[in-house]
Amino acid sequence: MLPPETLSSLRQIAAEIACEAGTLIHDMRMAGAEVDATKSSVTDIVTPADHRAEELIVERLRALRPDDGIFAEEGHSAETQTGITWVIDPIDGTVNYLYNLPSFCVSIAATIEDPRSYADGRRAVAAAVYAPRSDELFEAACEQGATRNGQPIHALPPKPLSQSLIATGFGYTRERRLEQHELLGRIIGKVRDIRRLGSAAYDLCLLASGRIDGYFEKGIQPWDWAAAALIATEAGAVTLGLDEHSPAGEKMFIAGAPQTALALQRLIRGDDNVPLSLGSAR
Ligand code: LIP
Repeated sequence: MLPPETLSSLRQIAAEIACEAGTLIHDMRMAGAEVDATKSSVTDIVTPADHRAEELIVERLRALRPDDGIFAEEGHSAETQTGITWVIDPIDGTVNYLYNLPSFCVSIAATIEDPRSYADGRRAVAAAVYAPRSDELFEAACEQGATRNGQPIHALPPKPLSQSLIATGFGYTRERRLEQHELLGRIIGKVRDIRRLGSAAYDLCLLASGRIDGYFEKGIQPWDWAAAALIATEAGAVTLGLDEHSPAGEKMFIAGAPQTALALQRLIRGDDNVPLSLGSAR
């Protein structure tokens, strides 16, 4: 594990750059938004702000940490010489950004290799997520807790699944959305309600700050989860994959208080006998 002072420095770097990039994309949005390109489908869009924000983030990181690696959603990458790789989503919630809806954020994580933690074989040791529209800066570093605008945050304790507010999301292809529709059908009748806000990173930060009880999604990418997963786990949540042998990742990403996450996992695996009271502390 890295020394606490190094973790604090990485966290500060992530936070400062996330705020600068968040201010850039916010100001660009005020001047209007357009689609620069599409990726996996015609609805999977990239805007000029995605590119400008990623260029700014990478430029700042290369100036401050020139030997670290880079893995960014819009294409910047570099091998690490230090063991640290920065995983970057310049705008998570890109469609919200295009439609001028509030749930979008900048996600920056300093990660190390760890094959046991997440499906991509790495985990964050310091991270920041900045949501410019609500001016919320979420930060965390390993064993240093998580904060929102400098104040400690904690995930909600478990409650019966039938009283749990659960966030999820849907992919950009029709095939993926039909799979997700089938899964949602198995869950929606067994929880308090569902929220689909359009940004995995922001969903996980809401979970970390006690504003939703749980989260699940199939199909998110390392840049979507890297920073916010550390913020959520440092706030007391756990992250799970499809079963005890599968780490959280693209195939399935589940998060919440331990009992809540386990109850969601059982529902997702098709266990129709999950008691609605499951998730309450025992
Ligand atoms: C988004 C994810 C979200 C998912 C959206 C989209 P993007 O990432 O954060 O959870 O439901 O479909 O993938 O594309 O805005 O960076």
